[in-house]
Amino acid sequence: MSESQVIKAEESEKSENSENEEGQIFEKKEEEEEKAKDEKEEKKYTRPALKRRKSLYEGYEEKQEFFRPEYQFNVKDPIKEKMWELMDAYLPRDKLSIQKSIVTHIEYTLARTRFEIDNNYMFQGTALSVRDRLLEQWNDTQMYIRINNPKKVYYLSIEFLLGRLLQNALVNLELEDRYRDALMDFGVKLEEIYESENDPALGNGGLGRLAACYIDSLATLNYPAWGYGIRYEYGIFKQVIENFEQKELPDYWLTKGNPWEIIKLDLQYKVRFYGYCKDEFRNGKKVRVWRGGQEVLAIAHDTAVPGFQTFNCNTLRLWKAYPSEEFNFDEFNRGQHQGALESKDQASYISAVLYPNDSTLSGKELRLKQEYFFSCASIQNIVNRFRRMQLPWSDFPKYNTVQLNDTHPTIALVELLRILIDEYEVEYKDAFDIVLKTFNYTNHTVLPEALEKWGVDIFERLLPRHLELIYLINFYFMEECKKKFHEDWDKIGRLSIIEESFPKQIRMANLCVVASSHVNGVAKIHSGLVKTMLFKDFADMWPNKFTNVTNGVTPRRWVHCEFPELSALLTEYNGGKNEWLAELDLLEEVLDNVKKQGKMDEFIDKFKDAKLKAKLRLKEFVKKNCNLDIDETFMFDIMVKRIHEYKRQFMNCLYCIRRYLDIKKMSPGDREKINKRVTFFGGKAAPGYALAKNVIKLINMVANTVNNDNDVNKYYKVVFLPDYKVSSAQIIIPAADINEQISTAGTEASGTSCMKFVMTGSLIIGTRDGANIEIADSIGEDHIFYFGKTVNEVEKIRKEIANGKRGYVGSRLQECFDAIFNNRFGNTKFMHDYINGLINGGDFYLACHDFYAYMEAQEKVDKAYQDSKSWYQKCVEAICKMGFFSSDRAIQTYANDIWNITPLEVPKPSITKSGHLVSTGDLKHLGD
Ligand code: NBG
Repeated sequence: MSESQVIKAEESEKSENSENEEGQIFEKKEEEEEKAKDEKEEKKYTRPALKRRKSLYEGYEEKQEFFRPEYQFNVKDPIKEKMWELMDAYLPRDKLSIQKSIVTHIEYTLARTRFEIDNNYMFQGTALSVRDRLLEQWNDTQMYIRINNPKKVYYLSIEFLLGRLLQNALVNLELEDRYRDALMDFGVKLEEIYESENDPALGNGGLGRLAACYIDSLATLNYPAWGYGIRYEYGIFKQVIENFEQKELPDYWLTKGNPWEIIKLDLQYKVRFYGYCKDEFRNGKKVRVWRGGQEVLAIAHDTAVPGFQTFNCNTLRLWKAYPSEEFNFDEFNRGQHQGALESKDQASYISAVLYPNDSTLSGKELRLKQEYFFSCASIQNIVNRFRRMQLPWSDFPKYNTVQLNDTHPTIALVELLRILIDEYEVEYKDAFDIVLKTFNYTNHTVLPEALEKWGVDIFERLLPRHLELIYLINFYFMEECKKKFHEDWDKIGRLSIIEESFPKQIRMANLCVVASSHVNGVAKIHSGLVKTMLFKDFADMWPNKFTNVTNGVTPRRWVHCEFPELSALLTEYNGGKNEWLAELDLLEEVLDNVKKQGKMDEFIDKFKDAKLKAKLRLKEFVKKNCNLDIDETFMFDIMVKRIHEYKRQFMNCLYCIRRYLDIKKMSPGDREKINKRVTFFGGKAAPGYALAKNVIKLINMVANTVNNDNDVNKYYKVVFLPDYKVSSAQIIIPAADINEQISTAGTEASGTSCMKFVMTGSLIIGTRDGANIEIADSIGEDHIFYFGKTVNEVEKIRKEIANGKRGYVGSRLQECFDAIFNNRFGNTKFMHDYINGLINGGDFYLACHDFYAYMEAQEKVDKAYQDSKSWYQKCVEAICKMGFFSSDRAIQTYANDIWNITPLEVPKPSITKSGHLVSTGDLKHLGD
């Protein structure tokens, strides 16, 4: 956004305020109102200029000693005085100290000798040595937060798809080069050490990865924040391809231990399940209590989350379930060992496995247990932290704000209500008011099948008191609705938290909307649909509750770590400074300067070289993982994401078939003229999702035919990349020339890989859906290959389909279907029913309706790629205009518009030893 727009937006706010102050009422024409609304929208996307970042260590020598912040504590105890002194400086950052700390951990923590150190041990020693440094910052941050008592933000998410942590930590601590250098002396390459780390894959897809990007940005922007989730033992399954099919293997990601986590045995909470409710008298007052049932313990497993170029270091707190009592000794002594251990096992099941469902709900009791388990522990933790402050409950929302990442942690808001009412005897209305002001909800999908509902029967059994409270919330809410909508029972029925079906269901999304102060979607178009379709009735009632925060991704991982050559190039053209990594908007200035200085050609050439390196890395990856040779001079066309009908991998696969058939028909001379391509697919299908698994099988069978056909494979190849995950995404994404974002318009809430692709220099072929639209707005529509029906057109066609309209197939698509029907790629009978369904009218996701437009767009891609200079220029321009899609901007928007929270920057280390009794303000701070 330009400066003038920013000023305009500020002015509009001023004038709004003065209007209010003077109490004048203006009758605005509709047009003017529209304009004012637009301006307000604009303002939402304006963030205050951040303080320009720079390295914390700029201008200091390698051996410089840095001291830790001091607080005004009275240290009289001479023993403590000694300890205090010993702990007052940070670990030195010079090479020898780094080396010593690594080998010390290898010998004294890991108990390995000098003679048997492999890469794995080298990784662990290195990680532990990095963790020591994280802990210093972490302790200082937590201390500083305690002393200053700011408002805190809690991000509750059932998934955190972190990916590997070592490089991220080193980059954020500004230690990557020093560790590289230090390890070099041991004859070890840092990049090889990175490879030894297991991916903590505690998430399915975009939702979990978003949570991981957000905690990175929260720390980078110095917000006092906690991520809360579950410490699963098994992450998302490992995918292998056998006989063209997906096979799932368990992902026990802890085989090498987890050097990052700190188990806080003293931080444990009891979580109750089942049991019954009854009235009791407490100090003469009637109270409702929840008794009996089963108890498990939730124990905190913490991971430090460092920010980039800051000393702030936050906490990701994952809860692991343990039995609440040791096993039954009586039973054990009677020789019934198995029975005695049973309850122990049962408790640990709760946090054992991540549910592998993506977008579709598996209605298992264990899943609801997981949801309550981590919500309950997190709320207890938050409440305890607040109680230390000894403030009235009404102050709770002033100090705490909770973001619900989708509906999975919804029960947390009921838990807070329960604690306030049942344990602290707060009146219902006051308690609900506290809950309402504390909670906010992010919706991540409009697909009806993905909206969580729980049978009242399960709830009644598992969480009887919560069910009572949900009924109570709904009772008051229904009263409000009746006042507003009188006899409009349809509407009231739609609004109700309880769905009057058989069996009755609790609509978790409705509960979220009723009990949260803000509800946001994750891209403009999606937030629009949330307001006008999904929660229309609610939006009529509370229009101001609904807002948009377009997703973002962290450029630290998704540009710098995954594409070092590009990162170096951007830093070079930014005058040697990497501050753009914390302020991605800066790249726009970099681009302007490059253009002004007439260096565009040089910049493009260097980018091209960098892209080639990324493509070579993917080539090597394909050789290793698929035993297939690909040519890096081909155009790389990549589609990686969970396999789902709405994402339309099938339509892409049909296009692969079309391309194959076309090349096959050509003369050898004509073949030489075509744009050479490799189409890559990657992604997992939920184990119970038969269609998605069949699509994977079809892709692999088509790939097998194409790649083994000597008429074709010199010009075209198809690759299925197995076991798509964060670490492989970091190899795959930067290698793309073109990336596929081809969901049916209105179905992909946002998508985040599109952002990662464009940030690393590839162009989108895609529909007007999710974040594609805003990306096109930022980088220019001539930088994207748009195609396909728009949301409104999709709606219209769906209505026609419902009224019996048949889809248009046409000969070019029919030939593709025929190839499948005729077993051109082997026995593909498993797809016949599905295809027949599409042809006979059930094309709900418009794979056929959009196919011809898709084909045309692909032709445009081929043509554009031939003009290599203009292609790469577009890529470079697009990279530099992606500032808006940094997760830093997204978090800033949440902070301003939803959380109402300000940063708290931890004091930077001092270069002088300042004595004990100084306030933090007196310190001479680095970088100030
Ligand atoms: C997913 C959407 C994506 C979106 C991510 C993150 C769920 C339920 N939703 O489009 O499908 O990018 O959330 O917001 O996983």
